[in-house]
Amino acid sequence: MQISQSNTRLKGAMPMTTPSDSALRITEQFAQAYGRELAQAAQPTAAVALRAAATAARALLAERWAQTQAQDAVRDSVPGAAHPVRRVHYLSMEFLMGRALTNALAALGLEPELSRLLAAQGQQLGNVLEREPDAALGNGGLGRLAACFLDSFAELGLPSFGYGLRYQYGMFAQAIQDGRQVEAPDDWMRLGQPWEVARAELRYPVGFGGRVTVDEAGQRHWQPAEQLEAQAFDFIVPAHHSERVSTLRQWHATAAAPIDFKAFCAGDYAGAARHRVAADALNWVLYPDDSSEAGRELRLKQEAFLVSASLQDVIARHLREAGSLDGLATLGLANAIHLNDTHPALAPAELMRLLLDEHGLGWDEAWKITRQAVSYTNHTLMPEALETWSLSLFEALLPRHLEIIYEINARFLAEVKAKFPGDDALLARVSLIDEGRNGGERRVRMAALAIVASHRVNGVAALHSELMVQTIFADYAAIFPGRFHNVTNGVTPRRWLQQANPQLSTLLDARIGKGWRQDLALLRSLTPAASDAAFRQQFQAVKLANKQGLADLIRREIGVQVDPSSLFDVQIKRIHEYKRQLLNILHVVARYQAIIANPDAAWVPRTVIIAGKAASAYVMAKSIIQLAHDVARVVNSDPRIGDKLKLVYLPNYGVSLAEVIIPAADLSEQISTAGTEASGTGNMKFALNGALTIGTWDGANIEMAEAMGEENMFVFGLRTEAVAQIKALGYDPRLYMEQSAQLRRVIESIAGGEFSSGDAGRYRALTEMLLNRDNYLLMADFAAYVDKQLEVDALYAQPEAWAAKAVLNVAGMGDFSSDRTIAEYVDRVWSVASLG
Ligand code: B1N
Repeated sequence: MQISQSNTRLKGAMPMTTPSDSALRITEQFAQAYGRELAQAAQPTAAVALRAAATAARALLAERWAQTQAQDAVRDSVPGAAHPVRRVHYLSMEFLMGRALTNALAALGLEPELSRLLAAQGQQLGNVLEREPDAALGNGGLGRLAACFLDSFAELGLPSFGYGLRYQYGMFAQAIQDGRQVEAPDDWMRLGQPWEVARAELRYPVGFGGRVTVDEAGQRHWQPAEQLEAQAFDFIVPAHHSERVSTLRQWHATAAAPIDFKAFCAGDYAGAARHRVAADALNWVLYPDDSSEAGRELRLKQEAFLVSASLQDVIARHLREAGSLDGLATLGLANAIHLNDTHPALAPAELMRLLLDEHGLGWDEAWKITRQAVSYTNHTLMPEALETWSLSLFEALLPRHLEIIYEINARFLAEVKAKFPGDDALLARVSLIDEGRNGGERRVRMAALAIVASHRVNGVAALHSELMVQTIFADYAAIFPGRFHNVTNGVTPRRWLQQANPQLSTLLDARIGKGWRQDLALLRSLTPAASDAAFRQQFQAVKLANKQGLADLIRREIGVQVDPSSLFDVQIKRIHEYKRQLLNILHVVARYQAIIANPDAAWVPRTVIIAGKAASAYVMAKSIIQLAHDVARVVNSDPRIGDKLKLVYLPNYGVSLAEVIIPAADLSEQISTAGTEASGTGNMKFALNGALTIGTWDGANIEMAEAMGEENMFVFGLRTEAVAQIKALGYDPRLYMEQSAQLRRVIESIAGGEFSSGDAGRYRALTEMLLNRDNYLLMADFAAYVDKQLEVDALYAQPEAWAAKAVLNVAGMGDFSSDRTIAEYVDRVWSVASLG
């Protein structure tokens, strides 16, 4: 993972405005905006102050936006670039941005100034920042990765656009009632949307349905039955060490046609607006399915809408900038179009349609441009997440795209046939169309389309990329050797260290300087501090203060008192069987029983913290949430346990909550079954903030262990090969219960209703699953996990030794900045040089 970021800092050379200039301007802007907001509100509130502050910050960012666009429009003026820079277009159905004000103020260097301005209005900066709702337009890791990438695009000065959808409701709000998850819509725009810039002039038509006709010249024309319009809303993402910005452009759908006036006059109001409501439905919600397929018609329409609007925007900009001379011929050389998983995988088909039908190019030229432009990242090996669409639905909504996919497929299969003559089974396996031979319906395989149309395809951590070419994409890897590679994920240190953990940041600044914000590799120079007792003490003081803050939040949110000096053991992420929150709960039950059996042993006090949302239709995940609450109720109220063990479940997990929890964690739970977590990025954020990891040999855990030294991580459990082997031999989870009295007691107490007030039925499905299937090998890994947790206790009982390892964790995280990740994408995927 050695890469020089200095080459990749493409457009950072712009001089920074002097601080006093910006301070003056924000004062002006804030005064204006505050006056306007106050005139509309009944009284001054934190919400009024928030809108005014956001509006003022946006005004300053808008200047940087205009400057950046002007620079990027002149392509050959890129200073110091080793090779021509392409503009990057990152297509993603999810951008999990979180709050924006703290980040904007940090980037503009205006936090002290705004703090003063707010104080003059009787408002405290902290309260105002807290009022901002999260922009939660993503499910989990995939969406948050896209947000970190935008931050790094800006920081590295990359000419770039993120393209997404402007969902009216983001990730659902999670409440807990009687220990069960209840979902409510997340009305994140209720206070207005001061950050977005509506681009009234940027509108594109998007069609659905209808039919394809052929004219005398043989040219095909798609006549859609339904016409929508996409309108752009921009969100500006600032760099932190230059005045460059990146843009997140989100599309909003409206019907192209006005209301049906005749129907309206006849009193049929619903009929008059039916097409407008249908169009608006595209804007309503983000599908709340993480690592699984939504598979619904509206989802396909959302994907097609994102893709079509974005590509029309790319083409329009290119034609404007390239001028009539080069025209579309240079589109693929000047522009990279990246697919964040297969959700935008229609892009190559839509680009072909635009080039062939709207711009009159021939197939070969259009295909060449498409292949140059498109690249694709896979984020999961879970078979249930591999997107396919029924052919009948596809044909009904996107008839012209289906024709194009057939043509791409015919040419691709001819190529395969020439390379591997006589292998009909291979042809069936790799075809873009699943012929449904076993009685199923015929379906379009989106991953196949993404791979065939891309010049580069990558996984998100070394193990994942390896398994990708050995398992789900093995046939394609044989056909296209050299197309597949790895780019390990990273996270932005600006949000996840500087802003989330100001106290640790200050401590690092004093010890190694401030440069780590731009070059995270500098963390390496922290290594000697691990053996400096004075530093360790300061480091622990910071951790304790962060834990005190989290303890306060826990008391406010759920009324549970926890001891800040206890070991904070944290698992926060989507609730999914493969992530094994259930294994964590089994350990809590085992520990509970062990404490009761041996109350006088020297137990290391522990607070287990879990948070996360379950997809609304995911019954087993919801049962796991309920079990956590049931176990928490029993454990937390048992007088025999006292402070030795607490279990807390924090509701409504999201980016902002993570920013409080992560800096306060001692132990980070990264315990997915080996081979199932593509990368993980939470694992990186924890280690960066000085938590130790208890983890399996999975995803990016492996590279983290290698970077910091395996002795600084609590690694346990079966590795990928062993998992495969056990499954191949016929896995029997019951054997493990027969061999372990401890595991038997745990399972029997849950199955017997000990945590569900005697209701033995409540967890029958869950315990039956463990005993009969246990697809994710919790039973097989239980003993190793519990043993490793004892090692955790032993180390925590030696605060000096624990702190030394925690410091070494931070020092080892230099490779896991999203700046490094983006530098690698530029180098190997998005630069002209990478096209070969
Ligand atoms: O993408 C993250 C990885 O760090 C995680 O390991 C991985 O689980 C996550 C369908 C997904 N993979 N697939 C999804 C999300 C939404 C959806 O509708 C799949 N998310 C991941 C970043 O690489």
